Amino acid sequence: MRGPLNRTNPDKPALVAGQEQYTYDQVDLQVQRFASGILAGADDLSEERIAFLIPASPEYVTVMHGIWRAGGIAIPLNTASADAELEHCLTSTGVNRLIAVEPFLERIRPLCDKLGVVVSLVTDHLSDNLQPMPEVSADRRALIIFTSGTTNLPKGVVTTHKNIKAQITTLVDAWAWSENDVIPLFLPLHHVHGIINVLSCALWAGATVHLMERLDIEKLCGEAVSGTYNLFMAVPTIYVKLIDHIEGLDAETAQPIKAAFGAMRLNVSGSAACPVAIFEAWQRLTGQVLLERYGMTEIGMALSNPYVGERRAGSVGQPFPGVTVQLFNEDHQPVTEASESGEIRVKSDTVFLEYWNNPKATAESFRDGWFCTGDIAVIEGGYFRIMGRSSIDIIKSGGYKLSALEIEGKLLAHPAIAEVAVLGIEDRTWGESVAAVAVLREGQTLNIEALKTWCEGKLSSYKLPKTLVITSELPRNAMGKIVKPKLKALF
Ligand code: MCA
Ligand code: AMP
Repeated sequence: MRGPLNRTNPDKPALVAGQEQYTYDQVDLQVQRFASGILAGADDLSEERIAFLIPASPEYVTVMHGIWRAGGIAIPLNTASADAELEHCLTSTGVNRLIAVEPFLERIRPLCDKLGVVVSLVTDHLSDNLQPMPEVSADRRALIIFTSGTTNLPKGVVTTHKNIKAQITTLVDAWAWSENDVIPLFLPLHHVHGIINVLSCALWAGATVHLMERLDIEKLCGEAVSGTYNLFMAVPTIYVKLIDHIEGLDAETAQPIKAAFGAMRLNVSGSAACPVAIFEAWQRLTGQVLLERYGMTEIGMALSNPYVGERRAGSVGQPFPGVTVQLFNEDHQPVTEASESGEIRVKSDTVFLEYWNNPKATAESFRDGWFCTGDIAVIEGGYFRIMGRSSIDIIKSGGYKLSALEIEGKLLAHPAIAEVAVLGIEDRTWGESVAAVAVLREGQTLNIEALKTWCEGKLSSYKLPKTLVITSELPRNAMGKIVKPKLKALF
């Protein structure tokens, strides 16, 4: 079986980072060196879980592919996570070894020392003594990605080599990836969007990836004007930021940027709903008709507007070939009436294996072999349109899925807070933005800045409430449960 790294054009640039370029041959050699070093004489890592804390860089690819080649399970961690979150990732997966680059290694060392996790640098494992690699069967576990949900702690989503291959090839075929493609990568590399849709598809197809450690709109636009990229994938928030940036420029500066995006072969939006106004603004500015698609950490990509054919604003298109999608009503019956909405359920080789060490959550997420996404959709004229989610406790902010319960759990530990409800409120830039409604203890005061400061080290900054409302009482139903839809009216 071929590996996920293309080997047909060994001298072609696979990765570009700053002024440096790395050919497929160079990347492959580093992967072999790392895999040999991490095996350290063993035949096979035998699904050892190895975590790594590395930003978008050639080292990231070396470690991810090296672990895969040596038969381990790769656990890419979020470089922006707070220590408490990293601790959960490490302890819930029973990690013994963590690989990092500076300065992240020094940052995480105290936590790893506390947990008894051995930390090392990528360079510690680059062996010149290349050893034979194990035969890793397709059904073995390859990757764990943490995702928030309706529980207060993120769950580890386990995908196999077969799942990953299916996720990649589905997109490579549907969106006509080729070795001529050049794409910027500025999305975080602890989620499917960055890992699979951009990085892995590119490396599978023999394309070139320009790595950016973080989103830099001006640099991105400058490179676009130079004609560097022909392919672009982002979350709706990034299109909003690009639109605002371009509209803020004088006509002479804006024109070549608009033309550059317009000249690309494809611009994709996903990870959250792309508002029709943004779809239209992008088309008006650049001439590009955005291709919106729908996916989830557990299933990779499931629905997409066509590469060739009509792309509809506000719609996520149709199932990818090989992905079976069915809407189910509240009685768990397939929806048969056109215009009737239902929960999206999926069957496909792209669907994950399990939540790590959580058979209960795994079993609850499937019904009769279908993975139940919790997203509600309707089919209009053959195109799926996402209507919302079955849980109000999931918030999508800037493409990140956040658990209201996780944030509430942390905020409740604040000494001034007696009760709190967290919810997502509509926001032009973030899609949804995190808001907290709190009841304070007797004689206490609290404002949003003080709350944010207190949260440092406990929650990633993108999970922090952007708005805090203090109230005397939270609305509850007869069961004592907070009625969040009522709270939305406060905003
Ligand atoms: C940053 N901030 C945010 C977010 N990102 N606040 C709310 N939601 C966010 N998503 C806050 C920071 O905490 C900081 O606050 C301030 O904004 C500036 O941070 P900075 O990092 O400079 O912002 P940015 O670079 O403009 O980041 C925005 C971003 C980023 C590029 C849109 O959020 C991002 O990369 N999102 C994509 C996430 C993603 O890939 N999701 C895919 C998962 P302060 O100033 O107060 O400190 S979904 C998935 O994989 C499925 C399968 C799918 O369908 O794709
Ligand atoms: P995650 O679990 O972080 O992978 O996020 C997956 C969730 O993002 C899905 O369950 C949807 O709720 C949402 N999502 C992804 N793509 C879209 C889209 N194009 N439109 C609406 N929601 C989306």
